[in-house]
Amino acid sequence: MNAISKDVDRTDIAKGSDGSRLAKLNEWVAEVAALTRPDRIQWCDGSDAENDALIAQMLDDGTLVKLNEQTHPNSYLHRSDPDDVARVEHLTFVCTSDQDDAGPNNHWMAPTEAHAKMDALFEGCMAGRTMYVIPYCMGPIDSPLSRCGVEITDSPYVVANMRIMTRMGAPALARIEKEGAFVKGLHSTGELDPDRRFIMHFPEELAIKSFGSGYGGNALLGKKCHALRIASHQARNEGWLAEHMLILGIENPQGETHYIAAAFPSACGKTNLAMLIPPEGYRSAGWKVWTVGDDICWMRPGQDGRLYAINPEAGFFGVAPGTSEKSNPNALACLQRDAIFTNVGVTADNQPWWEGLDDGQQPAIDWRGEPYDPAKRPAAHPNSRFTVSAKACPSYSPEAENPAGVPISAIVFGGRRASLVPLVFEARDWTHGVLVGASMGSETTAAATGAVGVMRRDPMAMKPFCGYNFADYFAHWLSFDTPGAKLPKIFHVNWFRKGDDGKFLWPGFGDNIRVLEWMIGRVKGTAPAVDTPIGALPAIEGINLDGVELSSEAREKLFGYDRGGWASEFEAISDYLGEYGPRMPQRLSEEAERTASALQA
Ligand code: OXD
Ligand code: MN
Repeated sequence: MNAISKDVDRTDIAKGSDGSRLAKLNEWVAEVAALTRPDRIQWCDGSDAENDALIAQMLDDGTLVKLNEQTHPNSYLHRSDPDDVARVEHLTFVCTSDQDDAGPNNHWMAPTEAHAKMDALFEGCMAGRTMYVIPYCMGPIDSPLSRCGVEITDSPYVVANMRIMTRMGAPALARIEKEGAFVKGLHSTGELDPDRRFIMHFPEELAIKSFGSGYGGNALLGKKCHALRIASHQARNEGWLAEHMLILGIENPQGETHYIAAAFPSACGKTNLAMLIPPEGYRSAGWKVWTVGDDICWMRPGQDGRLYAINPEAGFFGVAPGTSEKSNPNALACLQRDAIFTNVGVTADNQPWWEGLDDGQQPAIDWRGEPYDPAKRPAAHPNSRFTVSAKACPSYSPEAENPAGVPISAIVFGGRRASLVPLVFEARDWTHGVLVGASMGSETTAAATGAVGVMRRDPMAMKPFCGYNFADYFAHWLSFDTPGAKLPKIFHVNWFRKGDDGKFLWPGFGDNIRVLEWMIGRVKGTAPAVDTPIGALPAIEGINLDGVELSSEAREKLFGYDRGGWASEFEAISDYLGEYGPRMPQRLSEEAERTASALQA
């Protein structure tokens, strides 16, 4: 196998030990090289030597800036093009043969038209550049739940990030050689021209073409493009789920660990919840939270009828602003070495800095490389990021590497809702839980270009990521409810409820364990609740509030529900679900009607 990183002639590509299992890959690499005309082709093996050489090259040409070696060894800053700082949902397409298969939730283009458009952009685009071939595996290398892909890119920054975010290189190539199957992802930064930027998905061909952006979600193709848009399509055909969810384990003082998967939209605190450190009272009693993943969850039913989940990623691509010793000490601990920062500010002695770091230091240079001037712009871009290996996280669960995955006890949906939505409620059953996920709403954030703070429907936090028609996706979710299935309980949370003074009512962060404890109590049948038309709310005595000071307004808004407000919400929800027309599963529309009439009663 020729998987060792080195300069190779265009025709000297990975042949495979028997010369045949990698034929499909070899042919595709040759085809792409003929189209893009790189000067060199480099097959990436994921080795330290390969990474060191790429880092040296990027330091040399200014793609990376070295950070303070004393305080942050082996860490680097990348400043992106100022017009290339987030996902671009308006330029992201799902290209199915039939437009209805992509659904109203996606931008669509016919596959032939999309290929022609993209191939015209890729034509000769790697002349003068190196083409990197990155075999990668999403999920533990020996897990039957994992899937492989190959990304071809002309960006060494992408290679360095993929090395952290996926199991990349020789072991992945060996698995591809054994299986013969992989997702094809072609990427070029092009000229970073926003007018020549598209992210196209071809789910029926298990292929991705991305041009004109170097930003994470647009360019690290293993993440959103493969592990969500393509994988959700694959998962539907194969009977599993690919979701925008963190996975955590919560260990109680008796030593039992329950695993929870939670879907929140981008930049709504998945990383913070996944790495939660309980308050002192809980810690001393023996509670612990284990991190399995912070962004993506692949789940499938096991032999015992439970859902088993893996985190397909190997690293975290987290939002930097707001990450502090108070909000997420585990994330800060990961970031002390071996990290890549993108678009953060730096202090005078070259340490990474962002708004909300609260470490008593001051920024000297902003994310655009200019002297920091608060009147001009924040030091760090609001969507600035860190890339770091999951293994660096003090709370990383040893079970994250278990090829069988972890059994899920509860699924949580949540949005950023300043009003109406209480702190937590539990769905009546699976069908109601699917409705709770399907009707999720949240205020938009800086993770995608466009206005921030606008409330939109974001079913299961998958609006930007579902690779097919949402109506079919809801039907797929409902299909897991079979005789013998031992499905997780479903909950909804809202950490972002505000009071009349505009301030958050719930302390959040470590105190969120109080809500997780109530959920586990519900799973075990020990925690009390009050039934309402929107679901079961915690009985106030059923949730541990020791040490939390809540005003009477907070208690009422966090643990009560406003029947009139919810009746209007359900009118909006049924209008939204109506947009999916006759493909919408009747079971879901009936569930929505049932809830709406209970609210009117
Ligand atoms: C992410 C996102 O980067 O959701 O995870 O945008
Ligand atoms: Mn995400």
